[in-house]
Amino acid sequence: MRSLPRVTRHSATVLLLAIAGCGRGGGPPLAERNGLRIMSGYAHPSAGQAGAAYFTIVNRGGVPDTLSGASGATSGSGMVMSTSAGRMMSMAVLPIATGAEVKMVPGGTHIMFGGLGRDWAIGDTVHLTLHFAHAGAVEVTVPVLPYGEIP
Ligand SMILES: [Cu+2]
Repeated sequence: MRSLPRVTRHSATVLLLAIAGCGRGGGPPLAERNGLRIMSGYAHPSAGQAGAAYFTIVNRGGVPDTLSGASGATSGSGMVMSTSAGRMMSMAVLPIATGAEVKMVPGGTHIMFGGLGRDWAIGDTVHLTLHFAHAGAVEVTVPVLPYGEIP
């Protein structure tokens, strides 16, 4: 029971999927491919072999793209999920329209991993591969930050 609240906490608030025309400009991209910029990625500590990761994805290219999920050597496969009224729901894909900035946040859209090979602890870094329909596999390394902390 001890780890259960951690899993539910990130899904406890309402869906926040922000789409805007311009970025915050906070730091260099973690990766860039085909005009897709992967910004401000992070994960929160895992609980019960489950973990969630968050990214802001900006599409400066001329082609709409979709994120179908993620994978990692120690994290298995991750699926895109949204949260609404406190419940997580799987999304087949996350659309990244041309010119859009799609921001994942705790309690909103996120990438959910189950069956982690090792715990994600604060201070760790996690290597993940994001899978896009057009941009293909994009590798990123993200920090594990405490709950409530956002880069
Ligand atoms: Cu989740």
